[in-house]
Amino acid sequence: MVSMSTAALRLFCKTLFSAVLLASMATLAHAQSPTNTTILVDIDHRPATSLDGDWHTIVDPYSTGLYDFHHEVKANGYFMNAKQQPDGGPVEYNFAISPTLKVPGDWNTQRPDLFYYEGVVWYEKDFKYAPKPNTRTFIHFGAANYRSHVWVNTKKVCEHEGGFTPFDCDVTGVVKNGDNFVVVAVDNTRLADGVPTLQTDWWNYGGLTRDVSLVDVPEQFIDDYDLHLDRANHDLIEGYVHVENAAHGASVTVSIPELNATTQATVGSGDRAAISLPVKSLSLWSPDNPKLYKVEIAVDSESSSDKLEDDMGFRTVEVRGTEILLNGKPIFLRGVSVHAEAPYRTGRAYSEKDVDTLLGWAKEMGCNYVRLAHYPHDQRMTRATDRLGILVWSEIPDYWALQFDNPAVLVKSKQQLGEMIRRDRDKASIILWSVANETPNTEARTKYLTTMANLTRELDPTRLVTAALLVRTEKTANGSNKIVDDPLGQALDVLGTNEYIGWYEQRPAGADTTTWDIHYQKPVIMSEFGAAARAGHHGPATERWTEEYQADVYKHQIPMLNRIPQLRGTSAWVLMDFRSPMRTLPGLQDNFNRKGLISDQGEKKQAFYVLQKAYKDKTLGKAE
Ligand code: GCB
Repeated sequence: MVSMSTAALRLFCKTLFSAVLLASMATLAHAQSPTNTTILVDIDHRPATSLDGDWHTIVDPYSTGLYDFHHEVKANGYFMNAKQQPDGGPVEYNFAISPTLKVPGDWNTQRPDLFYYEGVVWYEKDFKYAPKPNTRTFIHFGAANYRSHVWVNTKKVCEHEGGFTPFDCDVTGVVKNGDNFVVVAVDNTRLADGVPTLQTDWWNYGGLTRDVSLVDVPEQFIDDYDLHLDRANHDLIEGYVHVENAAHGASVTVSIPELNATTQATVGSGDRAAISLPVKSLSLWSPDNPKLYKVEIAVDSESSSDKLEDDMGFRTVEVRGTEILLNGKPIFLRGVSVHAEAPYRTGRAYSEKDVDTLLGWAKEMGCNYVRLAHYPHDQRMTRATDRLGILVWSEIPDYWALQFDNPAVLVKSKQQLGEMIRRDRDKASIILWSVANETPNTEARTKYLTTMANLTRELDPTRLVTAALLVRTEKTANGSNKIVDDPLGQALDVLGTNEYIGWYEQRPAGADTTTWDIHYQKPVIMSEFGAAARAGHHGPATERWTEEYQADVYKHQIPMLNRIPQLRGTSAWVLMDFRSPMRTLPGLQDNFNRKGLISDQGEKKQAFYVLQKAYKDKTLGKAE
């Protein structure tokens, strides 16, 4: 008899309390809203004026800064940054004397009173600006969770939805010589029709969580490019350079000085120049050889020119039957899932130091791969994986039970997918784009995510499309059988599967009697498996929450994983303990998901060493 899979049961329990608990929370209206379209790629190589640092902030749970007492949008909201005039009406706010928050940074971990806060916080910063002729000016936001409305010198310049992807507000003509100010209303209210939706097993850190900067670009500028190695010909780099506001006949040059390679192309239809750059003796990027080349990209015309430099690796990735091929050779992905949680201090990770610590641990464990869960991480992360030679699964937060029958939600998913790919398509380390995690198997879901998978391929045909699927379980005479037949598998190049034998179902030894029945001849990555333990909590291996129990789960998982012939990767759940409001057990969880192999304070648990040994000895997994 087919039982309800334990994974499905888990999902059901997790969503039970969602209801409309938060339906009444204040959210900002889409008032007077220029929608945002620009994303400046390679932003970290452009000269920029940082707006990081202290911003004045006003916590506004009722959205008083935007709405009047009859909930009409105010003409004189907080975005006016008004000052009390001696003979004027009352001004009941004042950014200049309001407390500050650091940017980048979530608000939750900066002030105890904001730890659980979900709602609107207004940010204000004064800045100086000296206009240059023939330039466009943008304010770049690395990410702001979850919705943002931006005003400069009282004028609305953009808004953005989605907490983990970048956006650039065009402020040309709005910024003026001398003193300027920018006001941002950031709202992290969870939305039933958001991406992600109401339930997530991670902390809903709000605020300007990544860098903010002011960027001048020429009138004609490079805003997007794709340069990748041809799968069939490793002596050819192909792709395009997109030029915004391109002058007629503008010419694009792409060069790799170290290879003495250069090519020129004219900007044509769609403001793109098609690139075809022959290269000789290219050193292919791989985990063993994370070679990055300086790539120079320039556009020139009589009136204007722009140039960019990037550090790029070149490699190919493809699927052959049940194998994943990197540069034409089968590879096994020895990995771990990583949340963008800051080690030691908790909160959203954003710094070079956060990235170095997290990836340093992954390397120490013997990983050649990380799954960046469950949303795009800071660009520092994917720059570092490029440098360190760590392959990446990158995903958008199409997590659990989105409103799959709501076309407006699909628009949001598509937007986040586009933003993720656009920002990171220059990173050789990323080989997998994931469109979803543990979604319910319904017709609406399959249609929605098939659309997403197809769009991914359209936007980036050079990488592989995956998703973390739920798995069905059937009892057998000796144990259980895990069946991977989710129809979404059809739309994917690589199947991700999550299972928690030993934690949410059965005991650790349950893995010994579990068989796998995979209905697709495709590579499989065990995208999650694991168990919880509090670091330093010891006891018999039969006792939950002890390091011994967690280690025992891994000891039983490894042989089972080795019995799955088409297994091509593993990303254990999870590298480090991370904050989650779902995890309330005092003394053991204290609002942390404790499935980390390392605690949030950097203590390695016993299971870390179990997995490390398997990875270092290469006793887990086969590439072919
Ligand atoms: C899952 C989810 C992940 C959770 C994890 C858990 O299946 O994909 O986001 O944190 O399980 O610990 O339950």
